[in-house]
Formats: sequence, structure tokens, C-alpha cells
Amino acid sequence: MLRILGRDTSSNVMKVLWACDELGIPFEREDIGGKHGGNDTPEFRALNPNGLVPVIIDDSFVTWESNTCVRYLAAKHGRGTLYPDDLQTRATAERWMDWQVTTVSPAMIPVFRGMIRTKPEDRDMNVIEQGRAALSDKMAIVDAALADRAYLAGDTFTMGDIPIGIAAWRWFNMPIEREEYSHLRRWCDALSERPGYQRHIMKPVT
Ligand SMILES: N[C@@H](CCC(=O)N[C@@H](CS)C(=O)NCC(=O)O)C(=O)O
Repeated sequence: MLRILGRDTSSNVMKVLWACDELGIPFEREDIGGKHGGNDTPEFRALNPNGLVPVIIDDSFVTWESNTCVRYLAAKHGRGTLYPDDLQTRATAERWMDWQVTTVSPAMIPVFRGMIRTKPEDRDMNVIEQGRAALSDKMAIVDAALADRAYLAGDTFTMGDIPIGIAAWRWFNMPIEREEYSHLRRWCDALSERPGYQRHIMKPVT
């Protein structure tokens, strides 16, 4: 059975859990990272030298980097659904996945760490506000992209919706000022109908 190493409070682990749910893949998950520790041992670093979660183990194949894990599982189990057959649709889905890591995540991190993981008296509100404004700009890009399509890569849900779907849940549920982005809201409401999103993503942001 597929093994997923990583705590379920990690947004990167959540991507893999949600993908498995969508794809109907049975898995065993082990609590590693955060308060559970276990990600700085020689055994874990032999699996992922970065000491980060998630790691997946599929028979004897080991890999890490959450979006790579999602791509691998989607390619293996979700051809024509999560992993689009059409090359241009697939490239569009992959573009949003890469953009989440390179562009959304750097804006999200200072806001998430500042507002959720830092005591009020220790917060650097200038850094948080800069991140919040940057994050709003990114969410405006997603909102505009969703103006003429139901999902990020087109008419149907694909792997491209997973990483930004998780970022959007955090954006809507962190105690921050937000613009009203109606297309983003409609898309997030549609994701909220999906059992995998309900089970793995729609939780208090902690
Ligand atoms: N780019 C990596 C980032 C992985 C990452 O930063 N994971 C965090 C959790 S979200 C982690 O392992 N932090 C250390 C810990 O949980 O102890 C990925 O997408 O998998």
C-alpha cells in the first residue's frame, strides 16, 4: 500500500492526501514533522535529504516534493481525469502547480506564519502586511483566470486545482483583510462540494 510520510496539518502533505482521495488510492499515513518530529533522523533524511514532508513510498519507489507526488499519483491513477490527456490542458494544470510553489507560497508563508503560528505580541505587522498585499495580488490573478472557466485548467477538475485550492482555503480562512473575488469564491465553493476537500482541507487553519 502507498505510504505517505507527513503530518496532516502540513499544506504540502494535504495536497497528496486530497489527490489520493480524488483518485481512490488507499494509503497509510505516518505522522512525521512539526510537533511529531522524526524528519531529522538519518533514516528520514535517507528518504528526503531536505528533512521535509511529504515523502511518498510506492512499493520501492520513494519521492518527495508535494507537487511531484501529486503529478506522479495522477499520472499513475488519473489519466484523462486529474492528469489531462490533452497536452495543452495538462500544461495549463502544471503551470498553476508550479506557480503555486514559486509565486503563491513565498507570499503566503509570512502571512501564515505571522498570523497563525506567531503570538500576537511577537508579530511583525509590516512583514505580514507586505505578504498579505502580495497574496491578494496573486489571488486576483486566480480570480481573473477563473472568470471564463469552471476550473483552473478548463471545464473539469484536474491536478492543477489542488495546490491553489489549498492556498485559497487558507486565504479565505486566515484572520486577514480580503478583497471580494467572486470567481475565486465560486471556485472555492465548488471545491467545497468535493469529499476529498472536505476531508483533508476544510479544517481550521492551524
Ligand atoms: N517544496 C516542498 C516543501 C515541503 C515543506 O516545506 N514541508 C514542510 C511542511 S509544509 C515541512 O516539512 N516542515 C518541517 C516540519 O513539518 O517539521 C514540497 O512542496 O514538498
